[in-house]
Amino acid sequence: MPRALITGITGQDGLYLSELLLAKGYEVHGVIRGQNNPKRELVQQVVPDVVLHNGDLTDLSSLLRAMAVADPDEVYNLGAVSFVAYSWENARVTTEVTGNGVLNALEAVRLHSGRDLGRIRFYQASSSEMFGKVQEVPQRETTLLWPRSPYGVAKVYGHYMTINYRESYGMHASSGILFNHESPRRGPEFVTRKVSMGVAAISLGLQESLTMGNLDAQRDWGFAGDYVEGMWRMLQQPEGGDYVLSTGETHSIRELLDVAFARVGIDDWSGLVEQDPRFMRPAEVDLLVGDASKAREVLGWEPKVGFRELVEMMVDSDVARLRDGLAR
Ligand code: NDP
Ligand code: GDR
Repeated sequence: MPRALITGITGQDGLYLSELLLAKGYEVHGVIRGQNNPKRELVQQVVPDVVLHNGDLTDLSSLLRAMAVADPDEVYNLGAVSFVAYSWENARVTTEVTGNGVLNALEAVRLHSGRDLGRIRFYQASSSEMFGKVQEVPQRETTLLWPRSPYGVAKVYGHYMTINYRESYGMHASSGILFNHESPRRGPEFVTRKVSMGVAAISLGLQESLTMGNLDAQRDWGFAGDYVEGMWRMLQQPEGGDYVLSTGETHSIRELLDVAFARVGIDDWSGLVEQDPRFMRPAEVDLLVGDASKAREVLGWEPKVGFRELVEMMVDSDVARLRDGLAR
């Protein structure tokens, strides 16, 4: 039975990846931080077979302890401070977790591997935010990086550190440059979920309006369930590598609002959405759209869920959740 260790187990991707690996017959271990993490219960409910280890990406010895017990064949480093807007206010913490945390994860793998440095396969959750002020459209593995936030800068560090460990030690280390991926499990701070929750609440008369930031930014949004499959495929290759995962389509926040409101029968949302500078960023990433040709050709990976289906899935899920709550 292959064994996997996942950091960021309580996050959106951690849950989807756990489900995927368990279905494939893996023994799955997860690193969870904090003495009383409020999401522990959620993990135990969704994926009860996952073995949890206390640990933190800023604490190398805690990662080594988890490695010693799990003795994994594959390590997926999904843990991060992942909210871009927060990263300006907490740049140092973001650097420590999202940046230096990758070094700790790589070191834990290297030290635990002993002499056989190719034994454990490593996945790093890199991001399209590394492209920032984009130097090429669409963006691919070779596009020049130009991050626009402390989060983006920290991810660039983690990306190059992963490549460096591959080149220095011959480790099987891969970097997945993933474009935005969403789901009903997406954190409420991110724009798609903020919109799906807000639209659901407005449609049920529980909320009057939605307060947003920049409506003109464009993103390449896919479904998280499709993207974790791509992560796994990267680690099944004979060698580590860098791969973009994206849909190749881009949509603005306005289009997101169009589809979400239309799903609950509202065609004109202009009076229901306000803009507030509080939600604008010091530097914006205006346009992201990825070219996933390499993943398609080498990994045989393709996203299955399109933009409209994704947004409708999220709105439907939030409407059902709120209705359930009202019925109780
Ligand atoms: P989430 O924000 O949902 O999850 C982040 C996870 O990191 C949580 O489990 C969180 O734990 C954990 N974490 C935070 N700080 C630490 C720490 N100090 N030590 C250990 N774990 C920590 O992110 P996603 O699931 O959406 O994303 C997974 C990864 O992929 C992240 O690295 C993200 O930056 C990256 N990524 C995501 C994309 C997306 O569109 N979703 C696109 C590209 C990259 P806790 O619950 O305790 O806070
Ligand atoms: P992003 O995701 O920054 O792309 O990072 P987010 O959903 O936070 O923002 C997307 C775009 O929407 C605009 N926006 C708003 N965003 C939020 N959160 N709230 C608002 O009210 C709002 N109004 C407009 C933003 O300005 C931005 O342009 C996500 C994270 O998952 C990262 O961890 C990951 O690396 C990248 O995706 C790829």
